[in-house]
Amino acid sequence: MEIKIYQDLARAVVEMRAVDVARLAQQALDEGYPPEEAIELGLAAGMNEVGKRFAAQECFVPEILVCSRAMYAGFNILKSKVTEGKTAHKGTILIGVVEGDFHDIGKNIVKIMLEAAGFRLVDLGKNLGVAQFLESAKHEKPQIVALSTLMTTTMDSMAEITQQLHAGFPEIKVMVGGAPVNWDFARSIKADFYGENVRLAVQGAYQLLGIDHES
Ligand code: B12
Repeated sequence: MEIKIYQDLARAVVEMRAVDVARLAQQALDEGYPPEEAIELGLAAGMNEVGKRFAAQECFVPEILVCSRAMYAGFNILKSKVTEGKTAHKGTILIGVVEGDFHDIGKNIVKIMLEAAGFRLVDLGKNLGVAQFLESAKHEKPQIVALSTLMTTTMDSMAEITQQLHAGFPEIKVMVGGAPVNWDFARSIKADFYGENVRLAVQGAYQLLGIDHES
């Protein structure tokens, strides 16, 4: 279903209109649209369109940075509403972007949606190596580690982190995602789950912990 306010949000991200993105995000909340949907179908959809334009060389890194800033102008308004009143109780998830990669928009969106689904999220940030994941796994005792990468050049880093986590913490499930990743790659590195988008990330977390979706 195409909803106008989500389309407007996506277009404002693509057109780098941060003030409009913020205004539309607030309007979506005021009019009772679910913030999760506004993030996924508005803001993330806008960034995906930016990605397509970048691939087609219709825009370049400086423009992408401005689009990202516009995206965050809306994200910062919507995200507090997504997690409002949520008490984490379903489990702990460690999330981070693997070494060599600084793209963190997708990771930040996945994080908020997992929090909204009732998990406690420990966000390690970006450009993280094996040692940082192992150290945090030891202290935070997560049930799941969620790894994100947007670059083909950092997929080896994802494989290495997954392997070391499994070796050191066999009880922890590893979930992977990001544009260059797919199920074949996930299986090849023995990750426990691959999610193409936020919806699947949430589904995956439930599935890995054997939790009924409605509980
Ligand atoms: C935005 C962007 C940037 C921004 C990043 C801002 C930021 N803070 O993240 C800036 C401008 C800084 C940037 C820089 C660079 N970028 Co860039 N960038 C992009 C772009 C256009 C969009 C990425 C994005 O935000 N998408 C929107 C979000 C919502 O989608 P997403 O990240 O895929 O996340 C979704 C899913 O994948 C999934 N998901 C994500 N993580 C996880 C994790 C789990 C566990 C699960 C289950 C699911 C999941 O759920 C998310 C929500 O639905 C992509 C193009 C593309 N097609 O992806 C290029 C792209 C990723 N960049 C690329 C490159 C090359 C670079 C640079 C090296 C460019 C340069 N020459 O300087 C640099 C440096 C990067 C580095 N070392 O990290 C290439 C990578 C090519 C490759 N080898 O794979 C791409 C693919 C562009 C291209 N076609 O060439 N970039």
